[in-house]
Amino acid sequence: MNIAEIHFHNQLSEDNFPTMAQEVIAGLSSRPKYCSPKYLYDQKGSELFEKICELPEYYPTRTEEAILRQAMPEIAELAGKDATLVELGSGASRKVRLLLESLSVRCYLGVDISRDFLVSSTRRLAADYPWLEVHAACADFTRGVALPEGISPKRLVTFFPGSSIGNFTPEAAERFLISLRRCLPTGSGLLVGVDLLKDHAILESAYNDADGITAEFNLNLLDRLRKELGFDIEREGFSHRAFFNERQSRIEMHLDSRDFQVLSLNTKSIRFRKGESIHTENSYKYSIPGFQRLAGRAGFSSRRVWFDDDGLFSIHYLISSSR
Ligand code: AVJ
Repeated sequence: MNIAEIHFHNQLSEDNFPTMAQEVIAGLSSRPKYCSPKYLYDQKGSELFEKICELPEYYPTRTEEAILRQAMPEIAELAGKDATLVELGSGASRKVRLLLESLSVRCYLGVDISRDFLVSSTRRLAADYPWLEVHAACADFTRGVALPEGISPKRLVTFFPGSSIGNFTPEAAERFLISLRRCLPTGSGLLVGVDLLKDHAILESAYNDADGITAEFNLNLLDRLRKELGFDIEREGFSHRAFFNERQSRIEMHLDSRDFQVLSLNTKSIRFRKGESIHTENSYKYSIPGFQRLAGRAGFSSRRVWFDDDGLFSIHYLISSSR
């Protein structure tokens, strides 16, 4: 057995920020009701997401991987030698293996909110790449990014794959990129995967797969609220719904209440009309120039962009500018 060493950094502090319970209750007490998509990723949710990535309808993962493979020589050239690679939302850390194998990376930092999942996948990386210094930071990067101690900010390349940036509204994505740029030295690279606007039927089927895995992934949130927060909430009371909102250029994922119901948590009660939903995720879709403009407003300039022949997905190499 190979016991691989990783450097673990816990950045999920709860002192200054609302806890999950407070944040969830605030969302469910709003109109319309919502819950942040980051809560979809407990251990079970992270595993279900890995299954989604394999689905025939879910084109982003395999398309992004194919683009990465093709672009790798150019990416290696842009990243230069001895880079430190930071991966945001590292999940199973599968795609980053392509980068680790082609780039000359000395140090890797995986950042993810799902602690056990993060630890087991970064341990596997450390075992498979014994020459690599592996760090894992359990963090909610939607609140900002901070480099843990021991990570040299020299020659940083940040990898933000999967179009996770699409979970932010464009305004929040811009703020997020600004906060990221502030913790990077000028000239740092950002390799970011961005899902493209396309035929609505293709988009909608990617979030409504025939096997119902995406529905499971969405409904798993309710199990989590019951088990971790003590809500008297049952997944049987809700159904999965996902559709493309053309005006906003985003896929929306909801959990629709099948009936009138009142949920309670301690002294709080939350009422649902029949058909009323909890909005659980947005997944924004961009055009290439649209995303470049957004990144530009946040102080990142485009160096290179790659996309597949069908125009499904794009990968951008951006450089942080000094302003
Ligand atoms: C991980 C946010 C990129 O929006 O496509 C997949 C999550 N949700 N199926 C996406 C997701 C439903 C995914 N991201």
